[in-house]
Amino acid sequence: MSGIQSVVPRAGDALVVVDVQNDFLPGGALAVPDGDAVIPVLNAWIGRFRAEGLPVFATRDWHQPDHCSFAAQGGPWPPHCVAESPGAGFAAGLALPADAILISKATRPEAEALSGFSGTDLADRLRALGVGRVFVGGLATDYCVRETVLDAIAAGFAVVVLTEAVRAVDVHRGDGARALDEMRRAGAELRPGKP
Ligand code: VGL
Ligand code: ZN
Repeated sequence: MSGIQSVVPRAGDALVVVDVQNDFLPGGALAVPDGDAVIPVLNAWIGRFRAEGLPVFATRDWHQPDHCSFAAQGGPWPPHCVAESPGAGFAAGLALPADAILISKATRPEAEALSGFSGTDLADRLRALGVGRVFVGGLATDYCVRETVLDAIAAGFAVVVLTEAVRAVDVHRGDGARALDEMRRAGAELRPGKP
């Protein structure tokens, strides 16, 4: 780490919390190892964004029971995050503010959407609030966080990835580390630590 101060939120920034849902936590249908470790870190960032009067977004995977990504339909995953089910709920310990902007994705059975930008109005909502840079944390590093970050960059947003607030599935060893490297090479800033 350099001696300069780490990046901190300022006007024009938003926090995007990706898929911190029960099914992605230990014990859930598609558990991310150590996934619950992101919760206290994200809560600290949420507190910081709120204190600065900056917007907080939360994406959620929100599938129909016959979603194409589920094994019964030939997809790679067990059923998870079925809309309105307990597994699709946000983690109980996640301190989302009452005015957090919720973005539901992958709501159509025939379309997978790992990115929070895919088939949603996330980009429009961010621009409407004058957001030019997003801080991203959540689950999982090698799937929905990666896709969301790469899409944010493609849509013209600057991106800060909160590396202490993400965890990987690591289906293949090193997937999470490779995903972080890919995001960095695409232009994202990797930001360790807490606010
Ligand atoms: C996710 C796999 C399938 C994620 C969602 O949120 O990372 N991964 N659906
Ligand atoms: Zn999913």
